Amino acid sequence: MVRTFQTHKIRNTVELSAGLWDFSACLQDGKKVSMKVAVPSCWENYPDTLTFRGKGCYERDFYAEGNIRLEFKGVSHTATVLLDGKQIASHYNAYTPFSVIVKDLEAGVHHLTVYADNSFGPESALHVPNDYQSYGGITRPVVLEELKQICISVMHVTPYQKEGMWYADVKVTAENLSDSAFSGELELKLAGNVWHKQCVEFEGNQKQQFCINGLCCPDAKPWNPETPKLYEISANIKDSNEIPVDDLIDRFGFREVRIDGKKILFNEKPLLIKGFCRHEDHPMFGCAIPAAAMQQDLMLMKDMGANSVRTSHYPNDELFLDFCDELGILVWEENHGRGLSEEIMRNPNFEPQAEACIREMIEAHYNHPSIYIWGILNECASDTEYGRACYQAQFNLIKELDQSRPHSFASCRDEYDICYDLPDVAAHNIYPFWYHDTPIIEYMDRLYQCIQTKGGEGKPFLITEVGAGGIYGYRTPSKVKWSEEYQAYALEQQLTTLLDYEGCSGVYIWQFCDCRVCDSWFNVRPRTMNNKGIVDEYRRPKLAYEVVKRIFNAK
Ligand code: ADA
Repeated sequence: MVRTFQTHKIRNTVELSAGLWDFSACLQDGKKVSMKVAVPSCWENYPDTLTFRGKGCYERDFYAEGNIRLEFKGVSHTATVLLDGKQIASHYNAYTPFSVIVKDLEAGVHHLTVYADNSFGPESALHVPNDYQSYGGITRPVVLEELKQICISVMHVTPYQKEGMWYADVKVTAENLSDSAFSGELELKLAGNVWHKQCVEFEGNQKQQFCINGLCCPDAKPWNPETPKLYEISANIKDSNEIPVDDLIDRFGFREVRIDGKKILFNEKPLLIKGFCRHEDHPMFGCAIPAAAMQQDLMLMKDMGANSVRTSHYPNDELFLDFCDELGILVWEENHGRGLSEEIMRNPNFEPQAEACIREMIEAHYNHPSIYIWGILNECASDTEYGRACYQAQFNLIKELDQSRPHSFASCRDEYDICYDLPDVAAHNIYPFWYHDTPIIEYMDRLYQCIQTKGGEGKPFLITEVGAGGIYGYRTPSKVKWSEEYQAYALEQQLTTLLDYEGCSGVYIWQFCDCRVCDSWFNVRPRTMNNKGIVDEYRRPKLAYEVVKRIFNAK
């Protein structure tokens, strides 16, 4: 499943998942493997390639003619795409989608080759050995689309309220794929009813953006976490003979997010975040998590009384965001970057790779009503001047691309952070009861005061991580660290203090489920897993589950 709804009715699309792909690789020891595999998937799920890090080759045939568009929702982490032996695209980053249009294909069977490379090295500034795994493979769906003369590539909807009435500004980008001019009509439909119509003219090969502002929706029902009402919007282009040429369907919700002093207002109501950080990680599927398992994760979070998820530490699969939209779960979505030192941030690839990630994330996910905030660069060098310049540049880029949501970053630098003045919302990761034993209230008072005096004064404040390790099944009444008992105890202390802390807009637990980490982390991570999940990697609840459920549901 690519999305939870149909994104085109006029454009023919097919997910290239039917039929297996040919996979081949030359492993580190020189052994060659080849097999038939399902796509999407991670090669770490197959016995011969369990620990392979390198370049794998995926191949398949498909039938097509004329203009086509291939969309890759995620290839981990560097992709090179060839059609009939000729390179047509390349892309870096496992967690953002990319697409390519190929014109005037001859009718017939065509051969698609995709190299996926998950190697670490200077070429890769964001995927580095880390406290999570960078898997290998075509890890999200691939979609083949047939295009006629026009391709509608982007549609962004910005809802807002004025004098009690809901409106939306809509931007549609479309491209003429032919050398000949085109004239026709652009029509927007809201929930199946015509909302707007206009004539459009394209010169040969011209790309245009149409801005349609102030569209009114008199009976709009707002999207709120308790009542997540979604609206379908479609953009359709017809030619001068009224023949449909292309369409793009998306969903959005009528909702606004704004900062009012220390509050984050969602449709004018202050938010109290009760959330989980989550990695896209599953023992049986790696990061290529199937729809039913994604949905299960969100249902478990809801069962524990959570209202939010943080996509730590990269943009998530759109399908997951669709489920969040449907279930009313607010999303802190962040660009890719965890714990990057100044040295890594000085890698010449860092800025372009981070910028591309932000652009692709916002372009693809703009319409999701559940996303209420953009995060960047978790625990990176926000304590150095060089780091600050990077944070500043990335926040500027976010504001250029989206003025409708606030932005933030999760710090771990306490009084050494020099970037608290940059984001709309101040945020910090804290680990009392785990990495240190300072009493939590003492620690919070000191941290909060420090943020107030170092640029974060008067801003909303979030705890973006708090938690403790607990190994599933390790039970002991002595409550030592790593036992389920200790984890449950720590969570009880942490959550009860933080959810009542004056000035704090909420908490994200680190983390929803145990996840696999890179091998170099073995000495601080028993089982080479990050064991701070409230459920283990198989989603089995630890003792802390009931504690979180009681505390979150009481708030
Ligand atoms: C950090 C980091 C997480 C994770 C966590 C931990 O705060 O942001 O990715 O590594 O610590 O488990 O220590």
